[in-house]
Amino acid sequence: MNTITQEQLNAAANAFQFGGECISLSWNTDGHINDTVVCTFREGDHERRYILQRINTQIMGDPGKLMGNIVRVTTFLKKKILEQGGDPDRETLTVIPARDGKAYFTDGQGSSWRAYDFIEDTICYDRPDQPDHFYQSALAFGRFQNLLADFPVETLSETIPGFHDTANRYRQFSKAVEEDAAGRKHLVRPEIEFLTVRAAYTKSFDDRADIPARVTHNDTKLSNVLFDEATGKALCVIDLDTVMPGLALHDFGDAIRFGASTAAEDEPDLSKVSFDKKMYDLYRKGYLEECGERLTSREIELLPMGAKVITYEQALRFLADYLNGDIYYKTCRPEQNLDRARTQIKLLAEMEKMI
Ligand code: ADP
Ligand code: GN1
Ligand code: MG
Repeated sequence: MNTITQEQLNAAANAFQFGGECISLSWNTDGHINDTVVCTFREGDHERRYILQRINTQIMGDPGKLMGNIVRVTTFLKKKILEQGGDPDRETLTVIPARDGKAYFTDGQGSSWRAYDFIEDTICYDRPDQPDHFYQSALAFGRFQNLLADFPVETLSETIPGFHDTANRYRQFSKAVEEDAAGRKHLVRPEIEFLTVRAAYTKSFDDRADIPARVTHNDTKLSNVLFDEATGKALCVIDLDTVMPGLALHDFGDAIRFGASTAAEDEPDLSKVSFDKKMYDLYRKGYLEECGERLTSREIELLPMGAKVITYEQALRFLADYLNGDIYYKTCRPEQNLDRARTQIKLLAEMEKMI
């Protein structure tokens, strides 16, 4: 995506139904995909913050379809949260419309933007500081699954086609290996070999008997949950770009590969990276407490395979991006995608022995 100019950012900040006058804009660099800015607006004595995001339309395609999904899902969630006595303003995202009433704004440079209410007094964790954080995130994603169980799946657009189609990810990886666009293939032969001999993971869920399509989040890493600063509990599931029909096994697996590791996703020192079976068990417990009754016994039986398949898929995706020259994930150093791929490979090798 192109660099954002100050003028472009100011125009976007003024395109939404935020009250008052913009007094500050600051970048949030937690995510790997969108450009996120925290905007503070003042009206009289009152200050209010918003999240302004330039949508990565190279990845997400049509912003109308994407925001249509997010508006439908958050409206549905708000109703459910209210019925259960929760706080719909804090327990799910609130889309702020553009001045013309649309759920997104397209600027003069062709970039599309959206805005959310900033959920105050929350913390976003990159790593679980303590096991309870991970358990809390399991409750949040389990609850998310539960609340959306009777959402009409057919009304959702597939924002990123083939997102967790592991066979498709394998084809993209093979193409990246073949093309070797960044001339890095010779540096990663053992990693390519590790992933190639495990291609059977692409077929793990081919038999869909008792593995129903559900409304899933598809990007369930810990940093996509906001925690309430006051209570320490998981409060709100965010980053709804990939909410689509999908498999609960993928949601479970994605959370595990990120949180049941002893190190960060991009840790360069592999001696620090291990699969933490206790954290796996803790997440499984929390997830099943919230949505176990919704899952089939086949799904519950396949949870360990969900973790392995998504860890494998993520290794394919990171290594493909490294080979392609870092064109998908945001990076802040040249080897970052390679480090990310290597942590996933190490985790998968350990998972294969432990679950
Ligand atoms: P990306 O798709 O790039 O990962 P996210 O939607 O996850 O973008 O947002 C990036 C970060 O912005 C989050 O990790 C979180 O720190 C912060 N954030 C996003 N939405 C909100 C919100 N409504 N309130 C407070 N912080 C938010
Ligand atoms: C991206 O947007 P973010 O940073 O939460 C990616 C996920 C990957 C993750 C790896 C739309 O998530 O699929 O699992 O990076 N999101 C998209 O950290 O590709
Ligand atoms: Mg995110």
